[in-house]
Amino acid sequence: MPRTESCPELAEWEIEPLMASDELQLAGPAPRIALISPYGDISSVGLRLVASCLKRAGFEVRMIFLPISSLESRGDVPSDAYFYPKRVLEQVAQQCIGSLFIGISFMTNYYDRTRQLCRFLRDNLGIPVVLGGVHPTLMPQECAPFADYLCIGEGEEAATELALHLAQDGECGQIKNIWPTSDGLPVRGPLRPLVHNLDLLPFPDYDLLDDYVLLEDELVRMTPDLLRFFLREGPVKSVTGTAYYIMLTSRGCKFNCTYCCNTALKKKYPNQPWLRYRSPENIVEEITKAGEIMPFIGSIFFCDDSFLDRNVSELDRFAALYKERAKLPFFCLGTPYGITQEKMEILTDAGMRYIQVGIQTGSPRTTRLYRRDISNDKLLAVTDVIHKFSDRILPPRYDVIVDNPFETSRDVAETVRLLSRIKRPYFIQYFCLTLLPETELLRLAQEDGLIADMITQVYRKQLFYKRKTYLNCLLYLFNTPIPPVLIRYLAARPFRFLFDRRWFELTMGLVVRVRKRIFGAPGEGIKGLVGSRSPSH
Ligand code: B12
Ligand code: SF4
Repeated sequence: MPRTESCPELAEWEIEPLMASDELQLAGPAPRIALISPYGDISSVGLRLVASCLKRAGFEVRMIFLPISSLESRGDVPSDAYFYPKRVLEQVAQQCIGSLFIGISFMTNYYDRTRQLCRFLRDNLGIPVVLGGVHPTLMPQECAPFADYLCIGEGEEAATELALHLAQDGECGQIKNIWPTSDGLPVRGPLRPLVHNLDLLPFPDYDLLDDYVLLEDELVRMTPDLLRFFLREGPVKSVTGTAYYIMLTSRGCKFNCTYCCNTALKKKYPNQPWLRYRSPENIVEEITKAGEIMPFIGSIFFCDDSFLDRNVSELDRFAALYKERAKLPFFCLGTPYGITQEKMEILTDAGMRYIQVGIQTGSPRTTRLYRRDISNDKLLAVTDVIHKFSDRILPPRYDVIVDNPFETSRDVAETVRLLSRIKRPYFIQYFCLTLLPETELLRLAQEDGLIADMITQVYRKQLFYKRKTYLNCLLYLFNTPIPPVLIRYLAARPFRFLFDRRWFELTMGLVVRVRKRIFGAPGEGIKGLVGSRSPSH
């Protein structure tokens, strides 16, 4: 089946071919490039893809992973932990000496750490620093003061072209997607077309030839054992129990939720198909290769925004190949729009053992605010479909957004009512709403005067700390054996009138603090309450 089936617009789109790889090839000795990932999870697919392309072009690449893992996995990061100790910075700098450039990837809530790293490395090494990833793409003007180059959007070809230019004559020239900085400002340039045929890209680099990882506050050589450890300790460890391999089988999403930066990113490419899928053959080949390098991988986690939004025939083809050649249990994220009984049949038969779906809210008003075109009845129908597979999959996770400043207590009570109608077993994962840069919801919040300081209210937002309001506490009860009907009853107006008050929140806050003092870090139950893993759709 042609690659265009799931995305018919591709047929009409005149695709600029990916540069032939010999065009992006280094002549002469191989300079080294340092690539740094500040994330808690060391998968860093984007950065590993860039590494593969640089290696393919003939460069040596040293990857440095800097998770502040023990703190992050507790979901308990104090704000000063968003900075690396000087000792760590010095070790990182040591490993970057002699690099042609230092590339760093980062998302919005890694802003503090990344800025700190950049400043230290630029001040002490004088090597150009290149920033890429979601945040520099969305906020170039803000990143420019602490970088030499910004990669806007996809970086595989752009980073390779930049490396070739710097290696040849030390000059950048005009490279599409690479914006140099001057006097702390980005020098804007053209963007290259999106990579339409994702099958042409190499697979993320895991060859471990020259990788380092932060273990507590020591930068050590990455070994197969450490890689296994970090892949096992990732965000769905409680579900998988094995080392798992994060994969992206597509790019983009066809929906336009107002809180999601996907919507902002796609606006940069108004005339191009944003949603692109890899072919099943290419996906299975990546898994096979990954298994050869990392035989300890016990499961696959498809982190796509739109894994299940493929059509049935494409999923069928994927499933047949997966069963034949990959054979590992797999997990995936899904939008509620894409889930049907037929697709669940196909995927569970192929090895799907877990699914995470974004419910987000039960309030029709908030659903409209989020511009999600889905009714509560449809959401319930989706959960019913998933429930039919409860003998074949682990309890699903449903994501719900809390602490939305636009919501009233009535909106949250509607979410309680919706959740009370979902058939058990399941696990509800709560995420505090983060008003990400360039999203429509942030704009609305700014218009309403709700954001006084982006750094503290957005970039340093403790995604894991949800307010201890009466209704949030009721929401938490869905993850306990308490009957849903009772929880729904407790969300009725008279109870809200009595308890949904500031005194309740203050008292609960105190109780939680005392509990922490006495019993230490929160257990899994509290983590569930505050949400410590990646949201789905
Ligand atoms: C996989 C994924 C995860 C995984 C793995 C993350 C990781 N460390 O690798 C997990 C599940 C762990 C995760 C967790 C989180 N995630 Co996440 N995640 C994603 C997801 C679905 C895919 C990311 C990806 O690999 N994309 C594919 C690659 C190819 O694209 P890319 O990363 O943008 O990289 C390309 C370019 O940006 C560029 N590039 C990137 N880095 C660099 C560096 C250089 C030097 C250069 C030149 C170029 C370059 O080149 C790459 C190739 O083209 C995205 C959504 C999305 N579709 O992108 C969300 C997303 C990145 N996650 C997001 C968030 C908020 C989180 C969490 C903070 C959520 C939470 N509360 O738990 C956590 C924290 C992360 C952590 N602790 O590591 C947000 C970030 C929003 C923002 N403005 O920053 C996103 C965009 C989701 C969303 N729509 O809101 N996530
Ligand atoms: S939240 Fe999910 S469904 Fe909505 S636009 Fe973002 S990626 Fe798409």
